[in-house]
Amino acid sequence: MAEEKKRRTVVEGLQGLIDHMDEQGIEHCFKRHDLQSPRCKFGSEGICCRICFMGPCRITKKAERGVCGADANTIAARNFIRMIAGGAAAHSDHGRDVAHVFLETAKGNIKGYQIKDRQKLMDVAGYLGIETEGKDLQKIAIEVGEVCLGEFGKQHGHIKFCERAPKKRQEIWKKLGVTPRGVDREIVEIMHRTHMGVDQYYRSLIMQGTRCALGDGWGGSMIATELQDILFEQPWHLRSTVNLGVLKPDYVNIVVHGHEPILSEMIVVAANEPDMIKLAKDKGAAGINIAGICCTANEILMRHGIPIAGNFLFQEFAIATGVVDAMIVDVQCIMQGLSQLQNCFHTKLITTSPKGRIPGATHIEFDEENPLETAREIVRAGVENFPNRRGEPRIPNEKQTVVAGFTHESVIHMLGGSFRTGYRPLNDNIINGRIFGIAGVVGCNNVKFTHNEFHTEVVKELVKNNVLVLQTGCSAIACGMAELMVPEAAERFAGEGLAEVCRAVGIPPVLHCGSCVDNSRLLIAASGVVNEGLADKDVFLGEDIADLPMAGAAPEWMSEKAISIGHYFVASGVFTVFGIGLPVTGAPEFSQYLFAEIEKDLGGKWAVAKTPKEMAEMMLDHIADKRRALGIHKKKERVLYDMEMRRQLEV
Ligand code: SF4
Ligand code: MSK
Repeated sequence: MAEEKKRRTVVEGLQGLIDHMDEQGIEHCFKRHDLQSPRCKFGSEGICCRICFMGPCRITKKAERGVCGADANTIAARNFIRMIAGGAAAHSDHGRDVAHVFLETAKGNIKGYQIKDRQKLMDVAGYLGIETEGKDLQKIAIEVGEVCLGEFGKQHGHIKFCERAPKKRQEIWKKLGVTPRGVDREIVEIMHRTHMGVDQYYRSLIMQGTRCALGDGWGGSMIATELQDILFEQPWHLRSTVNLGVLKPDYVNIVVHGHEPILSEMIVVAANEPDMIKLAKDKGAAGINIAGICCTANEILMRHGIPIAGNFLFQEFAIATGVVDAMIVDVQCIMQGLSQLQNCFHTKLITTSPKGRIPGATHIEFDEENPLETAREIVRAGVENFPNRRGEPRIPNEKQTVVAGFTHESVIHMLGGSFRTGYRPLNDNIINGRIFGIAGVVGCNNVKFTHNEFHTEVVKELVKNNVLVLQTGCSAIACGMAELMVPEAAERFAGEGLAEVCRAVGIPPVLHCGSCVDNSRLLIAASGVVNEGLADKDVFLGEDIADLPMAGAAPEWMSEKAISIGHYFVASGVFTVFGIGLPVTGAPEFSQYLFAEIEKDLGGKWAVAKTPKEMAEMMLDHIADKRRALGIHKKKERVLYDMEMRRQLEV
């Protein structure tokens, strides 16, 4: 009997490809998820320890402690902060690679990249306290590169970008002793403290987790974002398209997947060279089409308007369209399952990073000293694979328009115009209630929930309630597909107040702010809103990020990076809700700390929601509480001024 079709996604075309692979008996992530179910309860609740080989130890009613005596709270806290270390390491190693390429470019040792954004270079030099007066651009860039690279191995003092947080936030960190010292140091200290027989108090463990997560958000990730902006240019809002319909049947389709724009920027250059296009035509194609998956997609979308084929759970199914001639991957969120699919479809999987090898894939190592040469070799391999296509293309028709490229710099410019950039209009509209609050909705997809449904439903509920939503990562791609990222979405989805603001400024109600490392942009935006109010009491919204009517969410999270991001949001004062669950629930005291008591220390706290409705309600309740605390909860009546009133104002 034919197997019953399961609804895995809200994206129709993707569901069609999943069904097709099922019919062909081809393995994919949802199938493997079924085979893994039910999941181990101890792992799901965070109470399995395999830190030493007297274990693995699991906490049960019968055995309330591991062999060494560690209880559920110690075990769950150790596991949790090791996830933070994993996530922070991934983001920060990305940041380190960018800093290295940046510095070598500034020194003139690497050809192919250049210091493109001079204004941003000057701004970043300013944040780092680098004197620019009388120095040429190259010298400033070298100093910026050296300081940034130095932040990773720094042993004394603190990470410089932390000074961009509101003063009160910096004092909270200082008082708790969680201001990060150096990016690498905090990661290493987690590995030490969680080694068998070291730190065995969940409160002290999570404080080190906090210091490490802050070293990611205000350190490694922020360095990646800022230096990428200088090297590849500050993103600016632009229109593009998203979904599998961006693939073209008659073109060589090259899909870039992973995270680091150091590679993808060069792939874009190589694919546009006349010789490469000629080669594609010689092979019978109409040209070369580049599309992205995951955060690489977000990076090249934001800066070049390159279309996005899909988010995390699209990766295997993009290959099943039969038209992807090469999938080029670097690091993070790349499934090993891609390699097996090469046996069923013609796609060539090309790994490019020495840190990310996959058996069965073609490895063409990306040489940072010769970036364009290697990019050419990689693109050529894709072009040469075009004649090997077999079978009919299966490209779903769907593609949606997105407006992307929102950053701290572009938003303040849009809101304030050329002469008075700033967040004042945003603060103003929050105070008068047209905008109820701000939400950062970010993160991955997870096979445990219908793909993209949690993201899109929670965001629709938020904008309906006049919450302006800022997005990054795979969540942003999901909402792009749900047509939430065009200005017209304001009329269709947003509440009256938010729609009015969007109409006036010409922005969508949901702003695409980039990739995973670009969550640092949300920290800067939140700090900007606070600082605007501190500079002008008329638009005062508290002294700290924790005072803002703001909440964060990762509805379909799956990666350690999401845990690190979630925790640096919390540690920056943001109430943060995750979908799917958190692997801490088997530890009563540790959970109680994360879900409640931590708020007294850090101003933010964790929560978990089972449904999009529950998640949105939690966020809206939190925003309402913050509005009440600020005294802006009562809707101000709009006063229509007549001539007499105007005259009085002018007196
Ligand atoms: Fe078991 Fe303790 Fe070893 Fe963990 S550290 S595996 S709880 S003995
Ligand atoms: S790619 S970390 S699945 S957001 Fe940044 Fe998407 Fe999550 Fe990877």
